[in-house]
Order: sequence, then C-alpha cells, then structure tokens
Amino acid sequence: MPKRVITYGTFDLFHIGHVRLLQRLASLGDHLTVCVSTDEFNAVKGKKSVIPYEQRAEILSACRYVDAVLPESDWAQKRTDIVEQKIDIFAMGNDWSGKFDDLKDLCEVVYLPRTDDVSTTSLKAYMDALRTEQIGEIKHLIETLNNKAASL
Ligand code: C2G
Repeated sequence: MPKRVITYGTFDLFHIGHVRLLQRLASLGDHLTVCVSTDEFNAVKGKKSVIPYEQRAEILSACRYVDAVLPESDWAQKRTDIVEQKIDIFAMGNDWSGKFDDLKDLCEVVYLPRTDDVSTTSLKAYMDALRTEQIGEIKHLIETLNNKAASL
C-alpha cells in the first residue's frame, strides 16, 4: 500500500530549509500532502507572512516533492485530516519535536532535522536591514543635493 505523508506550515519566503524538509518528507513515503497555514490562521499563530496564502500554496504546488496542497485554518484539524486523507506518517521539522505526539494513536509521528542557518525570520531581518540601509543612503543623497542647491 502506498505510504501517505502529511505536514503543516506557513512556508513563507520559500527557502532551502523548506525544500530540504519537503525532500526528506517525500522520501518517507509515496504521497506528500502539505497543509499551508492561511493568512487568518497565521494571525492566530502570531505570524504575518510576507507572501499571501494563495501564492504560498501555488509555490508549494509547483514543488516536485509535493503531491497535494490543502489549507491549514486551525490547530485542531490535524486529527480529521489524518483520518480523511488516510495518512500513514505525520512529520514536521524538529523545532516541533514532541509537540504532536498525541497524534500517535492515528499514525506514525516523525520529526526531521531542520536546516540550520536559514529561516523566514532571518530572511525578513536581512530585508529590513537592506531597507534601512537604502533609506539612509537616500537621505544622505537628498542632504547632499540640498547642500549643493543651497550653495548655488
Ligand atoms: N523548517 C526546516 N528548516 C528551516 C525552517 C523551517 O526544516 N530552516 C521546517 C519547520 O520545522 C516546519 C516547516 O519547515 O516543519 C515549515 O516551517 P514554518 O513555515 O515556519 O511553519 P510553522 O510556522 O512552524 O507552522 O500546525 C503546524 C504549524 O502550522 C507549523
């Protein structure tokens, strides 16, 4: 019987950590379903993604390791999803280690190693730093031009 795997996440600013996780998840079975957090559920999680849900879902659908994409709209849907989707393995990155062991009565629960040195948070921080630097450069340019104009 083909093994069916499921995972959940925001997958904002899709990066190599996400790709490697999906690759590992796909190698666990024959079919991988990814439940992508909706923008509304992200608010519940205390997150605001840069990329809106529709685009995050489309990006995941385009990933060679992903067979199906569903919305994740609340914490409690996992049990229903596992039963309805006939899931054999529930898997997440190990930053969630132990958090979903209650699902072990329904299916195998696996936590896989995260990819170090990359995260959506660090990408956002880098973009913010770039933006701050660019604003500083623009302000300096304006000041220079004003000084030149004043000396004419
Ligand atoms: N991940 C990873 N390596 C990284 C970053 C993320 O393996 N460098 C994994 C996480 O462990 C998670 C998945 O990629 O399994 C998605 O990460 P997020 O988009 O941050 O998802 P999260 O906010 O953890 O939401 O109900 C579960 C939640 O929806 C999980």
